[in-house]
Amino acid sequence: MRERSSPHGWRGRAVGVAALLLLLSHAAPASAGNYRPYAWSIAPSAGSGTDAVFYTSCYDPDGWRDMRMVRLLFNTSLTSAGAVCLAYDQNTNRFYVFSGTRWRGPYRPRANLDVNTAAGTLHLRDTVGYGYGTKLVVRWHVALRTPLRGKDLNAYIHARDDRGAASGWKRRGSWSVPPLGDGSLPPMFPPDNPWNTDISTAPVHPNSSNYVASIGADTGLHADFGTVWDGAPNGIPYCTVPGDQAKVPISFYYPDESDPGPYPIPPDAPIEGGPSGTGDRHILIVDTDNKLLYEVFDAHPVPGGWSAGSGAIFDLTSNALRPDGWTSADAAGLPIFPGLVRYDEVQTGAINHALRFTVPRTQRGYIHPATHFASYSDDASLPPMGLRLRLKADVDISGYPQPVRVILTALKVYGMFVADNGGAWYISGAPDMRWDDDELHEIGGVSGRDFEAVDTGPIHVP
Ligand SMILES: [Ca+2]
Ligand SMILES: [Ca+2]
Repeated sequence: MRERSSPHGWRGRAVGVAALLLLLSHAAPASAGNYRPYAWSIAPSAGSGTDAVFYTSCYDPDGWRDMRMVRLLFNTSLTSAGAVCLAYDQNTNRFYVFSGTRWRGPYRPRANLDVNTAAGTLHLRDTVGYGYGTKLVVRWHVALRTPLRGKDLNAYIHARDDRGAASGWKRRGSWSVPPLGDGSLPPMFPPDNPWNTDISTAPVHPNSSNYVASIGADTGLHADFGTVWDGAPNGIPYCTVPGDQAKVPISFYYPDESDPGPYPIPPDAPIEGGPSGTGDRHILIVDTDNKLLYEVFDAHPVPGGWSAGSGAIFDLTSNALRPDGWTSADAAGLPIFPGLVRYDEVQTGAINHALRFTVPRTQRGYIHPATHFASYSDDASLPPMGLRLRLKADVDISGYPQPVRVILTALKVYGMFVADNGGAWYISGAPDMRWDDDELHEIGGVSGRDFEAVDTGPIHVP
């Protein structure tokens, strides 16, 4: 587990930095008569938005100058991952910002500077602390960004004085951050596109039993998505953008098979595995106005833009495939987004498209709509990219939780495409904090032998 997935990891770091700052301060007088500071209020105490000014008020009966450190924290709870925490050091009159795994700073108040982190931005041009009597007020100008998008947050304050007496963390407000984009999705390709085609009566592929055996007839299905895994949202995330989203430059290390930029990637677009993820780091963006799907593999932010492995742009109104032999952001040359299990769609009671899944080994060939292979093997018993499998019609799914029944029903009607080399029978989905991970885990009761490959066309071998 990474450090930021530890429920107390970031707090430990926060305390550690605070202790370091204390060491750097003037010697703290020992006094038995010290009063503890009090974390009084956050104004506004409730609201919504991605950019706001907050005033925190703290008191120390010994006078505002006895205050040492005030911290303001936004998160769904005190201990969950993904918080943004800001700190004001009264003694030095400096600000600090925490996100991910480290503190940044010090920064001067009113500095003409925005401190960007994965979860938030501190606009220092409008950020200042001032005290009078027993009261210390800090004005914070904050932009709350992914991964806090779409979340109902609590706001907490913590105050500590020069002699180490502290208020403890106090919840003094709530704040909701709207999701990135409006989330209303255009149709994913025309109705007659392979992703949207009912294959429940398609003929069984003559090599079906060999394919299933090579993937693992006794291996259970695995939902490769859910709430949180390894400290990051579990699955392949996506976001929607309007047609006027600013486009930024992007460079690829597979430029020959990538659609050139610029791409409309927002600065806080969610990345698979989180900002510091070490996996495939996919970014999926749906331009809802222009009906375009932008997908990127191994995306890393660089100054002024992005650096990535490969990228593909799909016209959602067209059935055109990528050129034969071309990859996409996926090994099969397929779009990723249309094959994801998404929470909101499952809630409607039906998934009306094929899904995406991975297998440990593939053969050197592909079946349309796939256009790319990722193998050196000519073993005909291995599945080619783009092979479509369906759950056999007679498999009893009545005992599964409702979300799993929705997924299994889709697998009977639309099936799933071999899209990448990976875990056996790993089905892809988008992360969502509303998933019930235990329910999703029950899909493992369905195993490889419950599937059959269907014949959807010839294998293209270069
Ligand atoms: Ca005090
Ligand atoms: Ca002080």
